[in-house]
Amino acid sequence: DGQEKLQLKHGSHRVGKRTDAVMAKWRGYGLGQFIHWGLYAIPGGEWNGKQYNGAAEWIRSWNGIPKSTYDSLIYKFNPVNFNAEEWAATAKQMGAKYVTITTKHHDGFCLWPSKYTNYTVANSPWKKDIMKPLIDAYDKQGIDVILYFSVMDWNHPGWRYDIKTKEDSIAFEGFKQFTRNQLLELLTLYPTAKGLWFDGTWDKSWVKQAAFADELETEMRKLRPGLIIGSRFRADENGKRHFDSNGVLMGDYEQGWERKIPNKIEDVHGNDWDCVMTVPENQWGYNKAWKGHIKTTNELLEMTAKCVSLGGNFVLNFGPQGDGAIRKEEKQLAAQIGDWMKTNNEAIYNCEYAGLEKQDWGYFTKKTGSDKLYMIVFNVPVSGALKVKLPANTSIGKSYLLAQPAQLLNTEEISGTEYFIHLKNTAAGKPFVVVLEPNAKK
Ligand code: FHN
Repeated sequence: DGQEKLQLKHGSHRVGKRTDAVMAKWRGYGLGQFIHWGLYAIPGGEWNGKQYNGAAEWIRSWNGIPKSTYDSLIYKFNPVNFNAEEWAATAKQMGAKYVTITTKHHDGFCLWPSKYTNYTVANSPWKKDIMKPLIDAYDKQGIDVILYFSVMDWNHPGWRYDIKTKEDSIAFEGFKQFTRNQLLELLTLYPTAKGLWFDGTWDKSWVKQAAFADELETEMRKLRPGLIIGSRFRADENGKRHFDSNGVLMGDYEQGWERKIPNKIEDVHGNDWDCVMTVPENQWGYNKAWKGHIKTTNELLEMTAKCVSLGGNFVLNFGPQGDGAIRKEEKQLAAQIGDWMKTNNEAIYNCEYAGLEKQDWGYFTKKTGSDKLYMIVFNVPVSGALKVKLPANTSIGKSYLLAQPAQLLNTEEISGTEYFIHLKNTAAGKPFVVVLEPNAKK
């Protein structure tokens, strides 16, 4: 665009999408699961009968609870109802193709027995590793695992929000080594994990570590070829996060879509991306008292369809209880989403942006590597006629409901490449998928 590019030492190392098979698989996932689990699940958003108003996994930051009291929750971590196979089966039932699990959230508590801190499952009454059985169970179900890791660590004495004094800088040097040790440890202990999902990387202290983080990323990628890392890990030397000073994405996919979804393809700038979403407004860890609007199955399906239609993955968060069980509301959502996915997953898995003009009835997706189009319908017009505008040199070909492939739908040419597809039944109640197999125009 004629704009001069800055010479960056620690900017992005690639322009455009990754082209390898591991990333192609990631791109085709469509639907994923997020798990936030740690000590915060024990209080579940409540302390001494008082409700904390923030996100339950942030309760340690609340004035209403002394830090040392929170940290002592390690002595209460004994999730007797934890069943890794059940978690993986729930994700499988939902139709998730990958899961991102909090190995360590901001509180610093490690779900694996890290050698580099005492603040781990090993020193809880539970004693055992949580990550290993989880990764094994998800692997067995064919669900790829990504390791969530918070750089910010409230428990580590070397953590700083900023580096202002000599003392800070010495402390933070120690913290950087600790972080490197833990990451290399995770990659070594869990060689089947496909990637790292970073968080807690926004504070000045870390943003100033462009060179260190860049080297560490290179080291991790060398250790584990194919490793997937999003745009939240490191900043460039000017402190730019996600996108470097030249506006180029840093990392393999854009990690900025948290509880929000792009509206048009231009919003994603040709990058890979995923959207992570909570069931209530903003609760990731277990909260006993979900407040406000709780998203319904249909809303979550619509978000899934919208994400896939714009080339992204949709990742739904689960916050298991302190005892290790998945709450009943989440189990129910997983079952209902899974019911829909059973019939309609063809329109979600290995699909991409279709390149067609958005219509009011819902979302187009396209099977990657084929011409096959899917119309995921959420709003049925009273006329029962779904409008489709095809690219030049294509005509409508066959169309049918994914649920009833033997019954072809009537189509009508409006003008040029514009068509109506006539539904036989307008009483939907549930989203459904119309398959469209276009023809090359004679
Ligand atoms: O502060 C965290 C929050 O607790 C949660 O883990 C989310 C998930 O994307 N990330 C941070 C906020 O961006």
